Order: sequence, then structure tokens, then C-alpha cells
Amino acid sequence: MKKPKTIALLMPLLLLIGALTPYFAHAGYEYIGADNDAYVDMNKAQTNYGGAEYIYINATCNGLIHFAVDFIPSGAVVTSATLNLYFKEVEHGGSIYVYRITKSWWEGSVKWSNQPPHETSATASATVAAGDVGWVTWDVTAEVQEFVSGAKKNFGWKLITDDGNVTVRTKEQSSNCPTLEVAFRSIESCDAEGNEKDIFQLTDDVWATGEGFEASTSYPIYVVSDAAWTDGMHIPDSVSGTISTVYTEENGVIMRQTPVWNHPLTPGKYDIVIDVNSNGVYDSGIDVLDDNDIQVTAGFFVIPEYAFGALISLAACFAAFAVFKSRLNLLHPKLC
Ligand SMILES: [Ca+2]
Ligand SMILES: [Ca+2]
Ligand SMILES: [Ca+2]
Repeated sequence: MKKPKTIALLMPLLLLIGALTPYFAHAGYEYIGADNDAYVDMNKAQTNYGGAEYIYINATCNGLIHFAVDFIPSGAVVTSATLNLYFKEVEHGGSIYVYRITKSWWEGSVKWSNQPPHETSATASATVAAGDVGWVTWDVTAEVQEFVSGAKKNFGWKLITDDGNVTVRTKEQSSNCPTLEVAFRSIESCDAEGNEKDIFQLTDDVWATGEGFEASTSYPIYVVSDAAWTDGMHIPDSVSGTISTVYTEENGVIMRQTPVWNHPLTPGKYDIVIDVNSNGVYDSGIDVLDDNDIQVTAGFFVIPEYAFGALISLAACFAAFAVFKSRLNLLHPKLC
């Protein structure tokens, strides 16, 4: 069982971030504030506490919390993820378990009577003693990796105890709010300015952006035809005309000195992989992918020019139809 880490003087940054921003970008290392938190009370089964300033966790109350991690690319490697909650009071010591929630919920409507179900096995636990005040942490790395890869859906976590009685600060507070501290490595196709881009024309250059790597290091990069990646498979040959090495800045961000693929491009679906341990093999949990962004399984898509024109025309048709439909609805509103 994991012992709690009560952090008396965590970085001042952490104290501020939760309430101020959804997350704080720092080269593959981010503090994310909760976007939903609440508690539910067995003795007040019809009452919602989504706007409360405290979560109570005890024999009759469960906590619920959710953090959005969608901004992390699906092919990223999560190297650590820690749930941090500030315990304002521990009236009675005990173990506080974190369980993954398995259905959607919203802090504005959740109550004991409609609380979502959770998995039967706990993701992590922490033990606190009576009188402990301060930060308590849970290691949720493996599960956040599953959220990012899509292996599990992220409906957040439920906080449950059998023997404890604790009070936790919520995102409604101005400081010491809940945070999810995530470190990850990622690689993404992008334009020359570093903006993520997944559809390229034949005359475009393909660039790549990535973060969370070792400082000032070189890594093998492969731009390959769209593949289904399995742990231990040999990395397929790179597409002709693509670069084979990338370098990182002092902060572990991939340098954008040159495109990874200069135009003219060849139409098709592609993935990018950084072979972090330089062994020519795709190692799940170590190497990072640009994968599953477009055309279902590709990291990026190079589209023939005639198809690009057709795509634009199709998009214009959809937009015109949407405007037409909304005007029609205004003229003939539906009766409820
Ligand atoms: Ca793929
Ligand atoms: Ca490898
Ligand atoms: Ca991509």
C-alpha cells in the first residue's frame, strides 16, 4: 500500500495553477486543474455538491474528480502521472482509495442516488493519519497512459474510504486546488510554426513537434507508411526523402531545424515514430508515435491535389447545408 507524501512546501506554482488554468504547458510536464469535482452523501442522496469548496470522504460520502487529458497526443508515452489533493483536515485516519469511474457524470448534477459506477479494483491508495494536513498523492501513471492511448475511457476517479474521515479542497477554492501532474513524451506532425497538422498537400513540407525528451540529445526518427503498432515489432523502413535523426533543445523539446519530409510528398497515410532507445524496434511505453490522428489509424495524411479540391468543395457543401438547416429551424421551430 502506498504511503502518503504530505508535501509541506510544494512549489508555489502548484498552489496557484489548479484554480487558474486548465493546464500549464512546460515542455512535456504539466499541472492540470480538475474540470469536475464533487462529493456525494448517502444520507442526502438527492443533494448535489458539485459547487462545494470541500470534498468529504468518509463512511457515507464519496468524492469524484475528473481531469481532461485530451491535449496529450494519443501516441505519447506518459512517464509519470500523479494525483495531488490537499487535505484540509483528517478527522479520522485510514486508507483513501482511487477507483476509475466507468460512466460519464457531471459535477452539476451528480448525487448519491445517480452516482456513476466504478471499477471493482482500486487504481491506487494512500494512507493518512488523524491530524495530517497537506498534500496527499496517488501514482496514476499506468491508468493515465491508458486514457491517453484510448485503452480506457477517462471518466475520472472516485475517492472512497472504509475507515477514514477526511476533508479535501476542491477546484472551487482559490488555492491548493486538486491537480494532476503529468510528464509525457510526444511527437506530432506539424507545420513550420509548430502547429499540429495532419493533412498535407503534395507541395507542403512535413514538420514534427515533440516534447518530454532528454535534453540536447539525438534520436532516430522514422516516417513510415501507416502501420498498426505492436510492442516489439521491427520499425518499418522510412519513406524515401525523410530525415533519420532529430535533435532536442536543452528543455527536451524537438528542434525544428528542417522539415522531416521536404516536398514534393507522395500521397498516402503515414505515421512517425521516435525510436527512443535506438534499437530499431517499436517498444511500447518507451518509443513515441504520431498515430491514429487522421484516416482512423494514420499520424498524418498526404492527399492528392484533385482530392484536396474535392474535400474543400465537400466541406463548403456541408457548411452551406448547415446554414440552410439552421434557418429552416428558425422558421419552423420544433414543438417540444
Ligand atoms: Ca498508424
Ligand atoms: Ca525502440
Ligand atoms: Ca499527427
